Formats: sequence, C-alpha cells, structure tokens
Amino acid sequence: MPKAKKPKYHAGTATIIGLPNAGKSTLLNAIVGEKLAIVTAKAQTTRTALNGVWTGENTQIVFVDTPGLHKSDTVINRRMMQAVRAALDAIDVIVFVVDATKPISEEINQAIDLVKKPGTPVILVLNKIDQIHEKAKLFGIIEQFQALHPFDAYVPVSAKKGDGIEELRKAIAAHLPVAEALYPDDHLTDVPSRFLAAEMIRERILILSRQEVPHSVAVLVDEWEDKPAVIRIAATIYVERAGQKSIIVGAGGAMIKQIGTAARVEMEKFFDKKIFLELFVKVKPDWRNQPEFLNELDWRRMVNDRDA
Ligand SMILES: Nc1nc2c(ncn2[C@@H]2O[C@H](COP(=O)(O)OP(=O)(O)OP(=O)(O)O)[C@@H](O)[C@H]2O)c(=O)[nH]1
Ligand SMILES: [Mg+2]
Repeated sequence: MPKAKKPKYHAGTATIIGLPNAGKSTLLNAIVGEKLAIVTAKAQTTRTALNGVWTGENTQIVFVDTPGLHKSDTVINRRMMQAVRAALDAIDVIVFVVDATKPISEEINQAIDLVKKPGTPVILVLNKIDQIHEKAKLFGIIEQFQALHPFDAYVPVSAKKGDGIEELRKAIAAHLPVAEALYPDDHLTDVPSRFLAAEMIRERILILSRQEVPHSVAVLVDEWEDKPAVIRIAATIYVERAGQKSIIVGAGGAMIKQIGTAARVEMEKFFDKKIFLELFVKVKPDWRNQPEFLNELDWRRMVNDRDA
C-alpha cells in the first residue's frame, strides 16, 4: 500500500492592525485561547506590540497584537506608532480589524492605505458582529469595504463571543508559507511574565479609574520572586500628577486595595499559583515624554522570569 502523504506544515506571522477599540486585543486572546493582552473599553489600551502563538495540527500562527492607529503627539504615542510599523515588517499576513458596527471613517481610509503592502495579503476582519442583529446588513458592509480595497478575505467575527475564530484561523493559514514551526507547540508568547503582570495591574486601573487617569498610568514590576507555593510580586504604579496619585490611592487606601485585589485574582488565574502582591504609587511628571523611562517599560528589555 502506498504510504499516506504527510500533510505539509504551514507556519508564519500574522499582524493584527486597526483603529483603537476595534477589538484587536480581544481577538488575539480569542485566537490563542488565553487572556494575554489586556482589554478595556478605553481607546489606546495597548501600548506595545506583543505576540501570541497558536499551534494547530499542521499550522502554527504567530499573532502580533499592536496599538490602535492614532495621531501621535507625545514620545510614547510616537513609539506606539513605531511599534505598529515595525510589526508590519517581514510578516506573512495582515489581519486588519474593524468595528463593523461603526460607519467607515476618514481614519479607516487612512488605515487601509497603511495596510496596502505589496506582496502581503490583507484579511479584513469585521468584528463585533454580535452587535449587528440584522445579519443581511453584513453583506452591505462587506461591499463598502470591497469598494475601497480588494482584500484577500473577509471574515466576520465576534472576538468577544468567540464566533468566526476558526474561520479566521483557516483564512490566515491559507496564506501562510510551507515552513517548519517557529516555536515548540506549547509556546504561548515571548512576553515575559513580569510584563504581563504589570499589564494586569494597568488593566484594573483603567477599568476602575476615571477619565483623566488612564493615559497617565504606567506600571513596572520591581520584584518577582517565584517560590514553591507563591509568587511574590512588588510593583510600582506611576502617574503624572499628585492629584492622580490621590485618585489611585483613594480614601483611606480603598482604591489601591481594590486594584490590588482585582489584579491578584487575574494573576492567580493566569499563572495558576497563589500570588502575593504589593503595590506602590509614585508621581513621575511627564514620564510619557521620557525616552529612558519608556525603555524601562519595554518588555523586550526585561528578563523573562518564567524562563530564568
Ligand atoms: N460587543 C463586542 N464588543 C467587543 C468585541 N470585541 C471587543 N469588544 C470590546 O471593545 C472594546 C475594546 O476592545 P480591545 O480588545 O481592548 O480593543 P483594541 O482594538 O485592542 O483597542 P486598543 O488597544 O485601544 O487599540 C472592549 O470593551 C471590548 O470588550 C466583540 O466582538 N463584540
Ligand atoms: Mg488593544
């Protein structure tokens, strides 16, 4: 009997691009099946590119989540947009995510210009379809996008509900080269644990704090001690003004306690271990314009404690 031919292995990188709030980070989490990237209702939640690996039977896709496309003013915003441009280099597929419930705006047109990269296929993901009750409307929306650019595939999804995710993986796999896996099949991300933990704290702050705080907050893990029964973490929350520090600490320390408890619960779920978390708050005026501090926040410069 002739030997059954082994199916070819496909592997490559897919970068997720889109406007703020389109649901890029939610999509990354849905695809890899782990809550890697933080998600909030506030725009500009994601500040740096981060990857998540999905490994199927004959396919491995390295997804890269990126900050939402927006106009830059501060040094941090310029860095966020540099991160997007860098994440578009040397990749196999662009996953362009739009909020399908919103009309096509000038910003969307500009984003389309950015994703038109000769030689790189672009898949249009129409997200948040759980909010579109008349499904027939989707055809009209797809037609509008088709008129702007002939995308290589159109995939409606609800990243939040997990609908359409399998179809999206298939659409991406169809554009990946035949290649060996880039990572072992249980590899989830290159992002170090201490960065993920800092992000979990930042997420809780964005969710719990008022409008004026979010963009002014940065979090750094200062100490990380992985003991047999517990991970001991000390982290500092940086804000720009004394008034913001008062908001984060709250009356009698109530707010910081709430942030700490909520972040600890998230961390215990993710790291599957008991967490002891200590939080400090410091004022660092204008940190968003300080290149050296921004370097400290960059996960690529941190040691990976999980592997250390
Ligand atoms: N209804 C609905 N809401 C969604 C869906 N996907 C994401 N959202 C919500 O949209 C908001 C933004 O989601 P994110 O994943 O943080 O969006 P993002 O594109 O990563 O945003 P930035 O990091 O700021 O660029 C959050 O409130 C999500 O819960 C979806 O499929 N349906
Ligand atoms: Mg995001």
